[in-house]
Amino acid sequence: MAITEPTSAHSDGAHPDAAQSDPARPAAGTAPPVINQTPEWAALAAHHAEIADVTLRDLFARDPHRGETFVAEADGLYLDYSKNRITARTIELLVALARRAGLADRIEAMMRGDRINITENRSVLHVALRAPAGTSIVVEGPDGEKTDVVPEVHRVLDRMTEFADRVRSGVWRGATDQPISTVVNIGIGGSDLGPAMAYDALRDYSDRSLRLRFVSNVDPTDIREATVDLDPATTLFIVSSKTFTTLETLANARAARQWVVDALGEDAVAHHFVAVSTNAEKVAEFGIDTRHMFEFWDWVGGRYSMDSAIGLSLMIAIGPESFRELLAGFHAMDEHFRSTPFERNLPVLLGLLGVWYRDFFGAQTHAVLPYSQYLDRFPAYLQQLDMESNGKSVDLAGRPVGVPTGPVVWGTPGTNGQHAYFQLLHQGTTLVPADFIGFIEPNHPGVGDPDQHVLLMANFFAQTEALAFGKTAEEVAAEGVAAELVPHRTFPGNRPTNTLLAPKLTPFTLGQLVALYEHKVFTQGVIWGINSFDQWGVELGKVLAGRIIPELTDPAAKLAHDSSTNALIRRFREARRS
Ligand code: G6Q
Repeated sequence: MAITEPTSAHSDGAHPDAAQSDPARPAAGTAPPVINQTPEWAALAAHHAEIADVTLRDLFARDPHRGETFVAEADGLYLDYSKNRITARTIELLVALARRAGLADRIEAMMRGDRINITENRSVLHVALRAPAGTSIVVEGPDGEKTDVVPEVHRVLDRMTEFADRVRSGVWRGATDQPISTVVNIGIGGSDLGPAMAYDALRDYSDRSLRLRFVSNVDPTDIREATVDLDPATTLFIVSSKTFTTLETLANARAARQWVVDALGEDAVAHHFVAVSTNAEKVAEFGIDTRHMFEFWDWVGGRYSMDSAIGLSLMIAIGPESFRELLAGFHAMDEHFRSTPFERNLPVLLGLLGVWYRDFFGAQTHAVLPYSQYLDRFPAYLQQLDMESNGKSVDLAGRPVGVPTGPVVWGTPGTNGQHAYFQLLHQGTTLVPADFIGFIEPNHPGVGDPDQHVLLMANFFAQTEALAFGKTAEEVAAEGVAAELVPHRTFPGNRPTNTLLAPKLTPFTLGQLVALYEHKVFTQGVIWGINSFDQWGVELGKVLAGRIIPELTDPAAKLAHDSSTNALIRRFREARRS
């Protein structure tokens, strides 16, 4: 990659931590170190043994300014990581580990367009999707041909803008000359979760006269429920699929096509279907005019694609201007990631803290708890981003990783979770490190008396305080609680959290947040030496399903599975026959 217009504080394009990298760091493209055999890992293990029993109460008592020093900020997004079971030494050691893993070089390699997705021989350039016009990222294809991808990105963005404006203003007409009132995105995984999450998150910025729906599941219920109350004459389908070969998406797209054709005839398809894909041939084969296709590229991974043309439905909902603000938020976080020393770098800090709990405390899960109803689907989005990227057990060289990798990520908006599973977070036996995400300004000021946003945020601050400091048996007893109830009403505390506090949930903030987690996942992938950009683990089930499809419809088909699968298929077939 050549960034011709230096956008970072470092005009040589190198990460500030590159200079301090250990000389033994791996060069990009070579086998990563076996991370748990490095001196940095050993130092962390020894340090863990020393501080594993130190409590957050102790740490805060020892350093009364801890809450003002263990903080970092990126363009208004404030991270307080003081309520973690760490000292300044922990951060030093974790940063040393990041250097040993060659993180600075890996960041540069990704941003330069090196083919770091080695199992698919692809560049990983979602950062190019939000690179400002006028910058340049030159990528060399497998055939040696060099392309500057930034002008391509902006050409597609301009086409999306023009199309979104036409739909929003009613210039784009259906087959019966009526404007569009509902847009249905058909896609799955990376071609669904991003725009679906962001549409919910940014509903406050959306055109309320347009409805957006998302169909992903091959379960016929999904397409049926999405269309049952719609009028085909005012419905636009966006078929979103990078490959345009995905079983679920093609099945749903065929059902939608039939629904339109039945009501309006074959000629209506051109007015009611557009596609987002990298595969023009398959789009044409499906019967969508490729003039109505919005493209992206193989260097955009599915789960990293919400800011590509995959975001077309979102752009129609929130408008091109808000979409560009979203991209600006992404880009601001990219710049922060590539140019801020690790000790103050939000994605790096979150990534390293995650490694600390996963690998040294054995924490198996990580909760993300947004205190915004608009971020209802944000944890589900992060589940794919994190678990599909880092749910791996071999390293880049094909060796067993040897340490626990990605945790189980989950969460729901506060305060709902408080009335459900927070019991386990406070008093259970499982360590669940958590990120709390909150906003200073509400999207709807003045609702409620007292102000409901204040009620929400009081809960937000109270929860991390309670998790960190708990309530001792002495404190409980001092309140006059009966002796036999004291153990039940004691809170052990010492439960680590990060607090992310942003000024307001805006398109810019959402872009920052998504990029923050993208780069957190990247940081962890580098530490573990794994390829965060492939997903071979989803393939086997697809292949087996393909084999089983004809066996379910042909009662005479021979079954050659294990006895459990054979019996289940037989039971299904027999019940369907009678
Ligand atoms: C994401 C994965 C996966 C993908 C879906 C949809 O990183 O690759 O979730 O997005 O399988 O694929 P298509 O967009 O090709 O239909």
